[in-house]
Amino acid sequence: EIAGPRDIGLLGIPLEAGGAVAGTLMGPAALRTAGLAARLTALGHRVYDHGDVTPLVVADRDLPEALVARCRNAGTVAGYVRAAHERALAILEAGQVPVFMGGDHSISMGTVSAVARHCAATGRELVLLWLDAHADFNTPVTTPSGNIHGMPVSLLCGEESLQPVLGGHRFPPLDARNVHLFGLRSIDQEERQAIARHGLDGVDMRLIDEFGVSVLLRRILAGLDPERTHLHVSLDVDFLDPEVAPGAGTPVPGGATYREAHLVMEMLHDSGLVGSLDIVELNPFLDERGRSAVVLAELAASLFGRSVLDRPTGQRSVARAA
Ligand code: HAR
Ligand code: MN
Ligand code: MN
Ligand code: MN
Repeated sequence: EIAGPRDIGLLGIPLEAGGAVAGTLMGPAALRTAGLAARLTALGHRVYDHGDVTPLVVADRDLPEALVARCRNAGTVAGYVRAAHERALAILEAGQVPVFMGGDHSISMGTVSAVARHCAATGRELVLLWLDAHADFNTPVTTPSGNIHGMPVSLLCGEESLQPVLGGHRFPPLDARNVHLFGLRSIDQEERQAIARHGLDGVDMRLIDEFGVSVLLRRILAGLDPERTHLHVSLDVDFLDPEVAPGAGTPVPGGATYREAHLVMEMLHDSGLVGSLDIVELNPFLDERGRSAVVLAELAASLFGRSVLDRPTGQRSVARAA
């Protein structure tokens, strides 16, 4: 969807209650300071910054007891997720390509569910690319930590016990075949079993080491119908190696290099399929002089068309060839 100049809508979702380490509430501010809007404008896009969401007030007692017992800060997270969902829907309906600035990864419960609703209303198929060291496929029953940022993919695939987080908002759950976890290197035991049971597609670092990101990403993109597909990219800062992006609360060694991550973004741009983006888990309190925020802003620019050399469109179809 991102060929040519686009209307891009930025939305900050300063949530940190879904993770164990405080600081991701500063994520949207750091991405703004890193020049995200100006970098996109420089590419010819029109950028509208919608500011940060105002969370709704949700009390724990308004949520099912079983959920509250297993999920830390459930009410707070629900308040942000519901507000994010409503604001996301409005941005999509205005025809803008949304860039959601987290906040911890539980924001995707609100953003991707809104994208799913928008796709259903416009007759398109939602495909989710989850760039992350983690699978985020836990449930209130399987979670080892109680942290909701480890659960968004479950909610998006229809896990009933998590739906109350969204309140009355209903969305068509994602088809497991349309969920691609990419960059995996930290999965919990029961989460691993659930991934196999549901048949989610997972690309772990072992595969990336052996075949490289281009072959593996092309395999995902080649199967998608450009007329019907809306690709949502959810970029967790810990997809990157901690040496590239230290501003992460749950860093895992052995992540994507700077060039691997850029190649992913460049190929995604060339595919023309991307309709929305999350940038999550950036923790400026743990970052080193804004390094991670700058890397993420650069990656977003690559996703929206920045390239080292200007390539004639004929040479841009690498992502879809093969
Ligand atoms: N799998 C662990 C848990 O559920 C850690 C999840 C950490 N998640 C993120 N997002 N940082 O990917 O608690
Ligand atoms: Mn649309
Ligand atoms: Mn994540
Ligand atoms: Mn992660």
